[in-house]
Amino acid sequence: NASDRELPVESWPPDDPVETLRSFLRDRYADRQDDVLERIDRQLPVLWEAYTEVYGDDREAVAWVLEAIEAAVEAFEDRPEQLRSLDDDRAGVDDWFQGSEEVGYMCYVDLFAGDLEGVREKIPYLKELGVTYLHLMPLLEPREGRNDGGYAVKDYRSVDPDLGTMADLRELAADLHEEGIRLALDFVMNHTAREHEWAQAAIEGDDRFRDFYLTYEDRELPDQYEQTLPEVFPDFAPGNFTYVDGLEKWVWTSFYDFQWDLDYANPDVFVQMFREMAHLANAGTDVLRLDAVPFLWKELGTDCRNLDEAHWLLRAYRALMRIAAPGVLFKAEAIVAPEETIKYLGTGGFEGQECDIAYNAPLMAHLWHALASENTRLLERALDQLPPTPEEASWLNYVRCHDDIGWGLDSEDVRAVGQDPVSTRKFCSDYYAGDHPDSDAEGYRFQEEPTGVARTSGTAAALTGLQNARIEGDPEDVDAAIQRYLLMHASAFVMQGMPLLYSGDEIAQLNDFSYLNNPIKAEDNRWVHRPPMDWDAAERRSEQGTVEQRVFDGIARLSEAREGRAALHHRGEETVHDVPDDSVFVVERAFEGERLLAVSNFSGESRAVAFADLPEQWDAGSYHEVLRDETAVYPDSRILLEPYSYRWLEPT
Ligand code: OTU
Repeated sequence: NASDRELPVESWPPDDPVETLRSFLRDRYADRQDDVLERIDRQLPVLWEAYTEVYGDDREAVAWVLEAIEAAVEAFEDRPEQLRSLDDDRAGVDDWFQGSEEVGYMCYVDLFAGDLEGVREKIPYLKELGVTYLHLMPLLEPREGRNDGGYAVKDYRSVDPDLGTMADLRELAADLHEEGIRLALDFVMNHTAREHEWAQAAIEGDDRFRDFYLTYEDRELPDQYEQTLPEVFPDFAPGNFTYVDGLEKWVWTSFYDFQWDLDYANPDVFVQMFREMAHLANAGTDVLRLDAVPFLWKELGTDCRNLDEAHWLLRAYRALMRIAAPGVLFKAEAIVAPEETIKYLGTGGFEGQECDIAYNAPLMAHLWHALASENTRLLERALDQLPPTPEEASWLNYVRCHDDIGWGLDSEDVRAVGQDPVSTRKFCSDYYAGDHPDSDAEGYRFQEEPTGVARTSGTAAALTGLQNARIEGDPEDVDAAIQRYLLMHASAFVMQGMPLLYSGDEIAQLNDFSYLNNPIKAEDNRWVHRPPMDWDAAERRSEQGTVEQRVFDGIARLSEAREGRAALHHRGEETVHDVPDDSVFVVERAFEGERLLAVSNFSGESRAVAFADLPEQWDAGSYHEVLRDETAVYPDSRILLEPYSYRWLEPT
């Protein structure tokens, strides 16, 4: 019982709490041989600052922070030797996850390879794509029945028995490490399943666990909160509260009704969730994908997203993790407005102290907008408005993932390019649902708002028009669609960050309707873009001229081209050059004396860029075109670009 713990001083607070705690901890851990004390020393100031912002600095709060530190020390003790030595290796190289060779891949264990053992067998396949980072979608034991693709966790300490065991997971992690691949796993920290033992204990009347969740006797507070709360899944999970029989209370449920939000205002939750997180880290996880981080803190009268406390919590957790397992990275899953998303990388004043990686949702959404509108001005404007990415952190650049695409375009940016925010978002929704005269896309609306703006489901192949082109079979349309498809991927591969491939996209898999026959999935059309891996189709990657071969090789080429190319290191500069043609996107990357110019045409017509419109270091002459590995000569002072084509040029 934490509150019974002996406090370091008689009268609290002392003049210098960090120093007081420091000397107390020095005594407490005095006889340890390892470097845990040194780590605590280093992390304590940040931990204390972030933690007390949330929990205050009274005696009880201090007792809990000591408990949290104790949990970190225990996690360090439990950390297997091989993982500790990985920590040590990484400690010496501060850009260890930022090299140009980094390429990520994300998949569902069952859909990709059946189970964890199956994933081990597919490592050679991943190597063909140059994968260095593997994100396995939620694989911990979920509740039975509907479980939001595993995002309703019943037990953070066991693997879903259909996929394997904790031992299988540890073995897989070790095998991946041997092949130079890092393992990323979800840590669903905003909510547990209603079937989690804590929630069950709450229902059974256990006071400690009832305080783990946000519960309300009547509708009074929920109604007040609802005034300013948006809904995540208004169609199939309306409202943010669920009445629970048995508990006879309303429970905060931001997502599905079976996902109970944890109450991070309770320090017991803070400490206990750290223990769960550290347990997963010690199984060999290199990157914890922290799910739904914007939602961690609630405050009446706000939208309960991206509040300062959510950032402080992440900082506090990171400091604790640096004590237990300093080689483990935090990846923020924050699909929110661009300027809010980047804050999770520390731009709110906490550079190098918050998450190490974040999904680059702003880039993703703007690339899709550019493709639909054949216009890159909004993309350029949005990139221009973002503060620089902190040196210590990295973006994860992706074209598609398992979720819907939210049209998170910043209204001011949209207005700045002379457009109306709602109609622009509506244009995207319509275009990708195929409800626009110029569109060959075959996506679906997800959670439509009264304005007609909806999020979008569908595979990359469906959204780029490649699916329809394949079905209709006109070779010219197929060619154009493959170009569009590869253009999107090339863009994700050249921008500052680590590219992340969504499983099945490397062979352009189509929408999958089998979910409609499964009552557990049928209502949620995000399953349309979660097809099982089609290994027969994947075989065709070695048959010259098939769509699979062209797409797979196109993507593998991107990943090969990144390797060893210093200009694409994350710490390299990224400069977007303004050119007169609204369909052309020009970005320069530069690092350690190397330069690369990526020129892309987002229109269905041929375009050109004049060297006269580029900075003087780029003039007419000959270049090395990296992706085709050929010399490109531009005697007439222009770079000609066929529809949807892209060139990566470097000085010869
Ligand atoms: C995440 O997404 C997951 O990626 C989803 O698959 C889950 O359903 C969900 O959490 C609940 O665990 O709203 O539409 O800003 O955008 O957390 C997907 C973050 C989501 C949210 C994000 C959420």
